[in-house]
Amino acid sequence: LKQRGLTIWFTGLSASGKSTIASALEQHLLHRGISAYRLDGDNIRFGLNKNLGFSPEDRTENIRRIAEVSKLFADSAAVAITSFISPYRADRESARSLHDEAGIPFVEVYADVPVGVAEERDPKGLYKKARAGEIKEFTGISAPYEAPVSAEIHIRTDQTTIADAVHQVTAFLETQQYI
Ligand code: GGZ
Repeated sequence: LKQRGLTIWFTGLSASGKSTIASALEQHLLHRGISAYRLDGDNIRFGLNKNLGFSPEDRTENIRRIAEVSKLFADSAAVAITSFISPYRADRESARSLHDEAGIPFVEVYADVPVGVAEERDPKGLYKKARAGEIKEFTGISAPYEAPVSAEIHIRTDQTTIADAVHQVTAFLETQQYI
């Protein structure tokens, strides 16, 4: 009997905290002996997708490739955890369909934070640059973010501790008997 994996798909603004939660979740699963692997900008946008920028077309292609890769990881029985803005609802739905067709569970997690809070955090100074016009098409400032309407999990990251956020996800996975 083949053990099945799944994909946990984080979506949210830059500085929403999605990567922080994704990272803590990965550590939590690994400590429980569950194979987990995180896909994020560091290992995808600088490698497989280094030819892509931030135009709407490139973001769509970015997400399409990430969906294919996460499906492969999940098919190998790992928990694939993706952490990308993935601003377009249609692209996230395509990622979900790809998994559905393969019979692999897909769990969407919305890392929700008001854009004002993300802009105040601005850990990399990107919002400041976007306001100054130094970065074009910056999500939340000069490019759209389409909030999920039916994400399995909704986390208000400015009102939730990292530990509680991880628990929110793992509790759902346990309820569904995915882990
Ligand atoms: C949004 C941008 C942009 C623009 C560079 N818009 O906070 P970060 O730095 O580390 O996360 C952001 C990351 C977004 O890449 P994704 O692959 O997640 O985006 S998408 O899903 O929309 O394809 C930010 C940085 O790249 N960054 N320019 N214009 N974020």
